[in-house]
Amino acid sequence: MSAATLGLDGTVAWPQEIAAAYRAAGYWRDQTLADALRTWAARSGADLALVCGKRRWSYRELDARVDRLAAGLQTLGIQPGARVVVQLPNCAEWLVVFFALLRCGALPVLALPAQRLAEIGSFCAQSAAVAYIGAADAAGYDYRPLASALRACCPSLRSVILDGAQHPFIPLASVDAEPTSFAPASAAAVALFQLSGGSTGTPKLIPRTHNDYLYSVEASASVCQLSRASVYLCALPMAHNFPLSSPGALGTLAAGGCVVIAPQPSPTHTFGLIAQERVTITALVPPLARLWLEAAPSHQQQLASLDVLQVGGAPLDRTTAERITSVLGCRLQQVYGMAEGLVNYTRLDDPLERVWTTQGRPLSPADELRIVDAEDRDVAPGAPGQLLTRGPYTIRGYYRAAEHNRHAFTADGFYRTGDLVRMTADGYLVVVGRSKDQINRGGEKIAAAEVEQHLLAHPHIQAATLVAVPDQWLGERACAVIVTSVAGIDRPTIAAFLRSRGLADYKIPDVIRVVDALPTTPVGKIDKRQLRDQLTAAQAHSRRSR
Ligand code: AMP
Ligand code: DBH
Repeated sequence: MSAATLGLDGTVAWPQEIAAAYRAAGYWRDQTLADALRTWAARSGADLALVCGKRRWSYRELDARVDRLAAGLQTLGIQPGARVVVQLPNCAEWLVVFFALLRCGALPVLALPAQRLAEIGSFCAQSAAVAYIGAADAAGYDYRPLASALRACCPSLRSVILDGAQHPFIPLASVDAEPTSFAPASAAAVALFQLSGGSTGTPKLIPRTHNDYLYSVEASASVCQLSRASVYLCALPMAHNFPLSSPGALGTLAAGGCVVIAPQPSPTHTFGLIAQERVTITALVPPLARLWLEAAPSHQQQLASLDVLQVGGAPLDRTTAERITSVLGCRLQQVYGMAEGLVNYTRLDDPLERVWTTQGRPLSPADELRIVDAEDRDVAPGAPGQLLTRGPYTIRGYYRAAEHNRHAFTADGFYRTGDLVRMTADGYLVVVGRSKDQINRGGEKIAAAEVEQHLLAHPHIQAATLVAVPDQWLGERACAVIVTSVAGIDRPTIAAFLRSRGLADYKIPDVIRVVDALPTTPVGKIDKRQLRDQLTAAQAHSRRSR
């Protein structure tokens, strides 16, 4: 085994002989993402590539717009290898900017619209970005103060380009020039930066190469059986790895299908579009899937074309999973992935029971998985443990993070996912929790995910999560935070319900809090860290005022 090599640009590369094996097996084809768009445009020229509001662009038109913007970016002085933070809402420009940066050899850092100065500033600093490309406003938020603050605090930033803004910013529409040719980039080089999940500290930059990303996109399109006939609704924020690459917008373009862009993922913004564009497939996180389920019964007709609903990003409880197949009348696909690489899918022809109860199996035959105990020893088959993985599209290290990488990866290059999983006899993964997402109640360990599953089976609980709150005697107590539409859901009711489902007494939440909505991460997953902070602050406040 040879050690991973640290590239000059601060990224950790795959060992040479492993890279050679991935090429020999055909996983890495040495094509860049910008070239891939050229190939797709040559193949599907006049076909519809994307729909965004009133705009309907063919593949040829998308490719031509990318050419002009790439040339415009070059005239602004954006050089090959330069990092550019992109924070655009879901819109056609998102894809044009993404591909234009790739075409001129720059590296997009894919930020989410919900991120704010602390995060965006950190991405600019971590990547020494030369430009920020955003929107003047979106979803009722004015990004101009953020853009000005960035200019003040990030010395590397030379250009701040905003869609829909004027001086002192560079209006995106003004970045335009006659198409020019660019020196080809190496497909083995970093193409873009994804961001690690926002619920565990400031996100780290995840360097994804052309080779590894394109492979995951094309293989995902194939697992999801995308074709020219596919119409993919992009409802989650497009910068996120799931709607971008699993198979997402990029996989749809790779298959010759059409990407329909929704500005927001709520039923009001999506159901009409699904009906109008005859959408066949889309991707949601579980809280949104539950929202769709509530709205669906009165809009059944609008959803008639929907064939596959992918749900991933966070645990999906069995009750909701079953309702998706019965209420939405489409197929469910569970997707368990991470921006660092590994993606698992239930397959479209899997039996329902497997689709309801597992998070799928790896995308690639070359994905290597180990399930280990606290000492990194393999657990017995079927037993739960922490998932470690490496493979042709899983990174070997975060960007410029040598210290963090020592803990986040094993010496032989496995990424420590931090997820607790078990593997079924037929090779499917069941996510049983996060390695640190447990409550230590005076020594008794409670896995949050287990209790959440049971809470969500209650017919009147729309959303639920379990977090630890500090306790003088026990160290920690379990607090269930729930969203419910009916009055009178109190602790005794919930305790009786959980007992009736066979849950041990010590796992019954000590405290129940009813809230209107749970805080979410920028992509819509429940943000436990924020919730824990809120609860701890509220507790300290009530103690002080007592
Ligand atoms: P991120 O850091 O945002 O890329 O999130 C990746 C993490 O989300 C994974 O490591 C899992 O903890 C979680 N996750 C993603 N998909 C699923 C899923 N289908 N079920 C449970 N957890 C998931
Ligand atoms: O949560 C994720 O990060 C995720 C979920 C599903 C992901 O990155 C993916 C699929 O590619």
